Parts: sequence; C-alpha cells; structure tokens
Amino acid sequence: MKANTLKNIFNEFEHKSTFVSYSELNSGHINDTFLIKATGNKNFILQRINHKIFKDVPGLVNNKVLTSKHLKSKFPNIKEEELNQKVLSFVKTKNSDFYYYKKGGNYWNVMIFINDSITHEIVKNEEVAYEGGKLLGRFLNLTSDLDSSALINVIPNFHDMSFRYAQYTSSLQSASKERLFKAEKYTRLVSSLKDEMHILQRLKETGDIPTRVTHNDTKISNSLFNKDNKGICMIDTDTVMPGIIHYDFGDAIRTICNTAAEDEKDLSKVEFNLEYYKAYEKGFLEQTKFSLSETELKYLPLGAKTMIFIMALRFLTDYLNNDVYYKIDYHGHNLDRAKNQFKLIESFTNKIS
Ligand code: GN1
Ligand code: MG
Repeated sequence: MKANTLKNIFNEFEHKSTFVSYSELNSGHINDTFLIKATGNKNFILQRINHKIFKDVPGLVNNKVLTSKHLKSKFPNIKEEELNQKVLSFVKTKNSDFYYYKKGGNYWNVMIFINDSITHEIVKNEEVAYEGGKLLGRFLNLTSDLDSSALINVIPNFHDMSFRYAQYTSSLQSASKERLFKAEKYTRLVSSLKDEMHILQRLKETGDIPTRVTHNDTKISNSLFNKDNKGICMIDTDTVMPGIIHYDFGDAIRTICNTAAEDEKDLSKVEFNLEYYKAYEKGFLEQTKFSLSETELKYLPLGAKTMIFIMALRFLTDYLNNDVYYKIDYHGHNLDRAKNQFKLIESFTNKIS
C-alpha cells in the first residue's frame, strides 16, 4: 500500500491532524490494519474492512459505533478526550455522518489510537490472564443493557455449531484426495467429538442459555493493556453481535491458555495452562457472577472446549476448501492451525474433565 493512498484516505476523516507516517499491523487474519502517526503526537488506526467476508460493512460499522457509544455513556463524568483513551472511539468522515469511507469498492474506518497501550499474542503471566478476564467480564456487563436486537448479525451463524459442522461436511465432499489424506487423523477426531460439541448449541436453541450482546473475537490479542499490564479495554469490535457468552469466554481461554501461538507447528509446545484458566475465570467471574444465570455459569468450561473445537473445525474446513477464508503464509498453514487447536483440546481434556 502506498503512503500517499493511505494519506488521502485518512484525510477523508474528520480528525484535524496531519498524516506523518504509517506502519502495517499484521496480526489480524481478515482486515488490513495500519497505524497512522500524525502531528501533535496523535496516532490513529486506519482499517480496510474485508467486504468479501463482512457482507454488510455499513451495518458492521454501525454495530461498532453503537457499542462504543453505549460503553461511553457509562462514564458520564469523564471528558471526551480522556474517554477516547479508555473506550474504542471511531472518527466520522468529513463529508458525511458516516463512520466509514467507501472508495473503489473498499470500505475504510478510522479509530483513535489508545496511547501507551500494548497487546499480547501469548500470555506469559497470570496477572495478564486475570486482567483479561476482568476486561471481558466488564465488557459483557456494561453491554448487558444494550438491546442485542439493535445489532445486526455481522456474519450470520458465526459461532453456530450446526452451521460450522455443515460447512465442514460439505468441505469433505469437495476436498482434494491429497488434502483429505493429510487431514485424516483430524477428521476422525471431529467425528468422535461431534455429540459433546453440540450440547451448547442445543441449550442455545431451547433458550436455556440466553442470547446477549457478545464480542465474538475475544482472543487475547484483542485486549488492550497498559504498560503495567492493567487492562484498558477490548478492541476489534467488528464481530460484536447477538450471541452466547460461552464463546466469548472460550475464545479468550483458547488463546490465553495455549502455551504456544495458534499456528505453532511443534505440537510439543502446545499445552493447556490450567493456572491461566483459573486466573482468567477469577477475573471474569468477579465482573459477571451476579449477572449470569446458574446454567450459564455451569457451562463455562464446556464453552472453552467447544470454542477451541469451533476454531479447529474452521481451520480444518478452510484447509479442505483450499484456503479460501483465512490469510495464510504458506501451504498447509490452515492444517497446522487446526492440528494446534486439536492438540489444545487434548491437553484441555486431560486437565479439566
Ligand atoms: C479471525 O482477523 P481476526 O484475527 O480478527 C476470525 C476469528 C478467529 C481468528 C483466529 C471474522 O479474526 O473468528 O478467531 O481469526 N474472524 C473472522 O485467529 O472470521
Ligand atoms: Mg476480528
């Protein structure tokens, strides 16, 4: 991407700052994300939203803006500028009331960068796990009075096991012999876990577990910390939509308790860290224990296992589909991600049963 192109797009937004330089942030699998340095020591995040995956970008941006406004309304006594460093804030375009700019079929949005903040790809101490649990708990608590029907389903059936399973079975039909052969061990594992992995789906369908506003991409790298490792806020609200809290809890656990990155190839490095689980759960429950039902609380561990399985299944499905969804760095990347997640399920099952 040329600096001039990014500068021109950035200048479509109402920020009163002058573009100085940019760098690309590479941790996401879907969107293109750039850190923009501007004059006056101001930083912004400029993001191109992948409209092949997110079919209704205006609806998605509306979800994000609505969620941020709701979160901000919880801090009536804090000045806007200070609040912009505590809650994700979106910038309007200069020439419209929209928070996205569309050019050549691409959609862009701008957020105010939260200064002196850090993210963790891998967790290295219990404090980060604990603070991460508090952050998600607080996010779910503060949005519990936001009517989830005000939000669109950004990706219909996103964490829906029946849908993910159907996608998987159809990928089995169309996959090449070579890929099916390489994935065989894992397709057998899927069959053995199938029934247990549909329990939450049933409870969601019967209404025993309620639908609330959920984040839906709670991997630990989507939590922002300050330099002392205290939690600031959850970021990447692209997938905020109605859902069940178990998958939010589970997706965080999936990444926090993995002793390696989600695409680590050396599976001996992939273990489930029970201490981090306990620390995360402690922080999470401190914030949510009074707002969640007994049934919701009872099924948190199964939420973790099911979410790891959903990701294993999605990576495996994409591998069988010749890598059409996730960005990959090399041939077999998606299969390595799937293997990694299956190893994590094995370790989880040995430690929590
Ligand atoms: C994708 O692009 P990113 O990293 O925010 C995916 C999540 C997965 C994650 C796996 C819309 O998120 O569901 O958990 O990769 N987002 C979408 O790292 O599919
Ligand atoms: Mg995301």
